[in-house]
Amino acid sequence: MATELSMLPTQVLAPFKGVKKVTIEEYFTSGHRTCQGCESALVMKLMAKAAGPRTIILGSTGCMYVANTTYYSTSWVVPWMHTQLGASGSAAVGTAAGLKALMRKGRIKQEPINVIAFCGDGGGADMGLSSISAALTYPEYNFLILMYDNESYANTDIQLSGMTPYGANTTFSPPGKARRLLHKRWKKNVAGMLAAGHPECRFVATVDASYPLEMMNRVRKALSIGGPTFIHSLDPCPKGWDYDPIQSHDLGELAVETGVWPLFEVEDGVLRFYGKSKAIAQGRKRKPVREYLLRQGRFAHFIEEDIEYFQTKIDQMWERWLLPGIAPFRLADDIKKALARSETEIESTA
Ligand SMILES: Cc1ncc(C[n+]2csc(CCOP(=O)(O)OP(=O)(O)O)c2C)c(N)n1
Ligand code: SF4
Ligand SMILES: [Mg+2]
Repeated sequence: MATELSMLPTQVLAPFKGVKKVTIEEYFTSGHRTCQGCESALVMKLMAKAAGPRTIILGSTGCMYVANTTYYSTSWVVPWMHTQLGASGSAAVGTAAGLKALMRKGRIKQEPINVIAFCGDGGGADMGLSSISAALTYPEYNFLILMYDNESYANTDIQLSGMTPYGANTTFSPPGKARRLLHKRWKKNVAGMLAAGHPECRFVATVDASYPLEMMNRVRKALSIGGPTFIHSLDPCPKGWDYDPIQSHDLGELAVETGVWPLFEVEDGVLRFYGKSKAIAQGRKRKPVREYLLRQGRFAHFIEEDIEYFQTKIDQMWERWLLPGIAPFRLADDIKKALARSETEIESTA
């Protein structure tokens, strides 16, 4: 019997098994005004392609709103709506609930429609974090919230956000003679925090558009699994990170290869690292972070000690955290032993 909490069916979006199987149609197409080499624009294109035609996309204020919908022109081929900077979570719930009500009342045809709300790091990790957190507690609605993280409030001229890396030069943290580093806070683990704090949310992942197939398949999984889901994408931004646009793809790869950006997914309570991060988690050597940092003008003021500090923080994340990129603590020895014991017991009774 259907209850108030009953869910609508989702679309069945099987993973693309190789690039040759990726559909040719585009739902985010030409006509946008993002910078040359903008990785966030690529994220929009891949996200829309992965979702397909029966999709509604909601976008909060930021580069991916302003540059993609200028003066009565747009590159969106699917229905699209702007929402306030911190409102991607509430826009997602409202739209999913509205569709459900319209279908229940017979005002529109019963069919699975994808709902995707995207936000930048300023809109998602800072201003709209509570709205996303609330959204992820509604198991009865199907939607994906995708946070594209270019590590600054880029649209308003590269101000520092909670996702800006340690020491980076932004318009709010310019290096000077009196203080070389104005920004000394470490970036938050948004995907990890949302996965850990929302047990009803069946899918959370990090992605990187330098690995497009993997990225699109995480979007397809998030839209098919049912209920609220979240994806965090790291997006090189030539303007804010200060590098030649031709390097966007390489920087996306380096973020993963240096271990700065772990790729993982949490599906129905099971955590998996994937792609090159899986190999790193299994012991593959990481590239030195200097290869990533020194290709970006925003770190041009770094001296050796800054690079070493950055490397130490990344090493600690992989070597000392309970879950690299997710949980920055360790288990006390007595708890570790007790948990190992109960795991053996579970296995022996299984
Ligand atoms: C409530 C509110 N405060 C400030 C602004 C001005 N504003 C527009 S876009 C933007 C930057 C958003 O940064 P982010 O979410 O990271 O997206 P990006 O621009 O980097 O794509 C700001 C501060 C706004 N539109 N609304
Ligand atoms: S500032 Fe960065 S995120 Fe914004 S359009 Fe340019 S490259 Fe893209
Ligand atoms: Mg941003």
